[in-house]
Amino acid sequence: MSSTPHPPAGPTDSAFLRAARGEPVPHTPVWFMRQAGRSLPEYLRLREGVGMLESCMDPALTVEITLQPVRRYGVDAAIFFSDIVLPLKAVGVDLDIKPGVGPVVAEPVRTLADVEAIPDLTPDQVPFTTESVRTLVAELGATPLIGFAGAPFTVASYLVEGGPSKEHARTKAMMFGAPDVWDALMRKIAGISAAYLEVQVAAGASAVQLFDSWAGALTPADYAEHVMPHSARVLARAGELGVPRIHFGVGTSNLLTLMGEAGADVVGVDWRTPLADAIPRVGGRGVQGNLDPTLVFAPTEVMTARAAEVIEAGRAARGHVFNLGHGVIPSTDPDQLKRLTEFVQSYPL
Ligand code: 1CP
Repeated sequence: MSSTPHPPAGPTDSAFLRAARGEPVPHTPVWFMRQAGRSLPEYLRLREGVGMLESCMDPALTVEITLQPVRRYGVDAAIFFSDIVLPLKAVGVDLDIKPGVGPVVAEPVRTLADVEAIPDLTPDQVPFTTESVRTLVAELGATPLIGFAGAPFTVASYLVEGGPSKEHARTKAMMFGAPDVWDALMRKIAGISAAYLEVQVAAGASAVQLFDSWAGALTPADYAEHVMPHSARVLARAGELGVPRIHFGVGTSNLLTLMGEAGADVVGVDWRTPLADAIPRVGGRGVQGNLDPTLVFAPTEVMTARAAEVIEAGRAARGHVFNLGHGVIPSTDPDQLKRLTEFVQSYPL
């Protein structure tokens, strides 16, 4: 036995980080948006009687919930268990995450004074995040941890509407009608999201994902003028940390080029756009996605046949990270996700 033990293998050479950097991979890496929380029985048991935000601020719970899908599925990356509105809560915005609803903000943001009343985020406001990420990185060993934040437009939608919205009408009314308030709000959120990503990377997260889930509500011209520069600032700050950046939105078929230009290493693609169409649009960047999340309810051989098509299409990209086209649907059978993970990881490249 050697007296100088080798340090445990880190995630640097993992299939996930290799694909995100555009390097050759031993297999197509796979993880699932919303893999942590929602569908696992062991998660539902842990969360009994514990509020969503409470569980995000409790390192023991956060660590356990983040690890559950890694243990069960053997996915190639963990996603940090938190929420895009958690940093707002941490700086003092009065909000809650209501079961079956989502984030609800007590006093929606409408004026410049409302924006100016929101403090910036400093690391000492999220000590539980630093502690959770550090513990997770140690526990995960060679499996990378993805840190994340909400992009300015998507987070603004919750702040301005006061809760979940389909049309984002008040948000877009501010964008079109009160450009000074909008600019201040976008800058405020960009600073908070960038700071939250910095905390996670400083504590050991090895990649980040910026969720602009609702950007698909915008035309390319409005996205380019009113949103992209702010997301680009968040991504530029994350880029300075030297970790790969994934930039994801839903219904963003006509925004994929701009989302790549905003500063992504990998562009997330929802299931509506075939990867073969998406890859030329992202301009030499990697892609992530994009199996329709409802295909897990199909017979296994139908699901895996469609997964094979996604993998085959992904070969044309600079790098491909397999994922669903949006989050895991809560009623998903975990055994089916396990079969999907094994299928993707054993698919010959
Ligand atoms: O595996 C994981 O994804 C766990 C970590 C995680 C992430 C990355 C959670 C936990 N939320 C998010 C991101 C998030 N939160 C996004 C972007 C990703 C996406 O498009 O799904 C968005 C839009 C939110 C906002 C949010 N939080 C919603 C959506 C509401 C709407 O507008 O339709 C909801 C329902 C939540 C609550 C939430 N966040 C996370 C969980 C596990 C839950 C449900 C918990 C509960 O209600 O008890």
